[in-house]
Amino acid sequence: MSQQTKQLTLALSKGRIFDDTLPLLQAAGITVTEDPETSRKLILQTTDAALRVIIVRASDVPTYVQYGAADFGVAGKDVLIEHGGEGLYQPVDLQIAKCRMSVAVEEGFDYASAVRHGARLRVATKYVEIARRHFASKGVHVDLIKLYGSMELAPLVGLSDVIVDLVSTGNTLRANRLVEVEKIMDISSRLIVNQAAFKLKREYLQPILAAFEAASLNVI
Ligand code: PRT
Ligand code: MG
Repeated sequence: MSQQTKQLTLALSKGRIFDDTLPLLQAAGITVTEDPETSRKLILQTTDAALRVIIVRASDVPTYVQYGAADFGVAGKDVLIEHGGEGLYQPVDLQIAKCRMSVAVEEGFDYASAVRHGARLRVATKYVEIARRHFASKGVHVDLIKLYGSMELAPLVGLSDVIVDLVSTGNTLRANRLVEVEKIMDISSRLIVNQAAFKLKREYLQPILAAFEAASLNVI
């Protein structure tokens, strides 16, 4: 936990989560006074002297919050499932950074019969926990191949039969002649709070959490 009980640290990732969280902070009367894209700083001050923002990798947000290096943060449901959610409260679905987790294959690949015939399916993904649970629930045997990026390439070069990836507009899949064949789940980002901070810093966190929750209800 941050040493001072009056100081709050919010963990965000650069890009869509930072951008979509700014209006929520605004609703709490808070403005971030530096732009992470141009300043390169990893600790950003805000107009609220008691609140600072730290910029970390999207998949590292739950880890910073779990260990109390940040009191709260914003992370995608995808990231939270892969992390496991240990040590975290997840009080609010903020309804931001929305997309879906899907199975995609190369154009012409017969997914339905591949699944039906009970052969092992080779699945390339960054989201191994989500993929593992999904195919287990369907009774499909899979070989999971963990990747860290550019999953779209895997079926095109024979690394895997299918990929499990996030889809928003579908443009990335189309550009690579891939087809979405099954939606696994809808994804949005949640507010996450360190469990100890939730109790010890309640007085300071509560107004911000309430403003975030009210603002996210307006987004739906
Ligand atoms: O980029 P980095 O490796 O640091 O981490 P990250 O990709 O996890 O972070 P970031 O900032 O890209 O995404 C943060 C969160 O935003 C994710 O955890 C999701 O919950 C959410 N989100 C919403 C998305 C998308 N939409 C999205 N479209 N995350 C990634 N994408 C990617 C997707 O992986 C694919 O490569 O965009 C591509 C598909 O987009 P379309 O529009 O072409 O379909
Ligand atoms: Mg990304």
